[in-house]
Amino acid sequence: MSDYDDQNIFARILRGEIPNATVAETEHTLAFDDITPQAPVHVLVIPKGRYVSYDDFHANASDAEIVDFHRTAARICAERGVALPGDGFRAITNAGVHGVQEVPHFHLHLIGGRPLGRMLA
Ligand code: IU
Repeated sequence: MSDYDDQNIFARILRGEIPNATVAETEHTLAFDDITPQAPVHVLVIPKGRYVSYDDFHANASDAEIVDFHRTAARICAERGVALPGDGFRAITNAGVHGVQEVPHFHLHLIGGRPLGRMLA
């Protein structure tokens, strides 16, 4: 498992040390509005476990954590009105230096509510 920094901002949110605008909370997953939204819908979905990145999470989390994470993300898309067959959304995760990951706790960005343009990099 990758080294995990217990002082990262999302770890502090999970410990309740910093407030957040909670969108959904389950046994294994927390979702909250991004503090600097890039679109009308910009939700961050994070596992409650100590996972640094997409690859760390999917290699090391339990099946229950992984399923809970993705079902929660899908439910938020529906609840925020961006799920198909509506206008759609983008789900992205940044990892490491090349991915320009700012917060070293795995998170999925759910972004929608406006046309997002084509993005490959
Ligand atoms: P990144 O994928 O690690 O680059 O994204 C980190 C996101 O966390 C970014 O969109 C920030 O706006 C967001 N964020 C936040 O929601 N609350 C915070 O206290 C901090 C960052 I620091």
